[in-house]
Amino acid sequence: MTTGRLQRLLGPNFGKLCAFRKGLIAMTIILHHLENSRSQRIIWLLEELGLDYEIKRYERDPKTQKAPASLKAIHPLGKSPMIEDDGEVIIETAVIAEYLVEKAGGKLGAPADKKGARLYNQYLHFAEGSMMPPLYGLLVVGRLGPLGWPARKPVGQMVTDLLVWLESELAGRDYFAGSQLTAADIMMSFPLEACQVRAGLDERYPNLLAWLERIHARPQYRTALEKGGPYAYA
Ligand SMILES: N[C@@H](CCC(=O)N[C@@H](CS)C(=O)NCC(=O)O)C(=O)O
Repeated sequence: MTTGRLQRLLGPNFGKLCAFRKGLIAMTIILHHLENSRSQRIIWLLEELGLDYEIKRYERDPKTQKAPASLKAIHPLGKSPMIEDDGEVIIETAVIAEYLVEKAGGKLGAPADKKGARLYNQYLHFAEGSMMPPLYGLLVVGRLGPLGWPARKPVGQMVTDLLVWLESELAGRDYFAGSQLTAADIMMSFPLEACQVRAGLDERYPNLLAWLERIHARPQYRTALEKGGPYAYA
């Protein structure tokens, strides 16, 4: 049926239908997801939270591994993840995570106790703020070939120091902010998965490996993997 015919048929109710439809469309979160990236965490979080969402997938340039220019049409930085919701574009994984947790009424948010709440905040930001810089450093050093050799050991040591500390952190609890999974664990998943694949997270770190097994066994994690497409870290 054409729009004009529908408009004639519904008369004054046509406007109400349009507003209702607009509301429905605005309710769906759009995730701009770059394959094989830290954006995978947001799919997992959305699955855990049970929010309504749609994924727009982008492929990396096979040569440079960069995101396609089309991501820049959404936000000038062209980085993933980004979400669109209620007419707004939101960037930065941890900010997106906090936004979604709030939208879901606090599910997977900070634990009620003071220490849990502090740990939650700490790990929500530790993932991008402390883990990713040396991991990215290792990647760059690797790509430099012989030129990067002098930096390999010191940068590698930075990652090892983080892993040793994180291993001790999980000595007395199952998750980063306490006994339950929170969005902070979801944030920590990408850097620790990357460490397992290419930065020495092995049997020397049994608590971290047990944590990885625990999160990978979750049905929501598995569904997110199916929906996200290529992901080389799980
Ligand atoms: N700290 C930002 C980092 C965003 C970021 O660098 N995303 C990567 C995905 S792993 C990206 O889009 N890279 C593609 C490119 O730089 O072209 C966040 O957590 O959202």
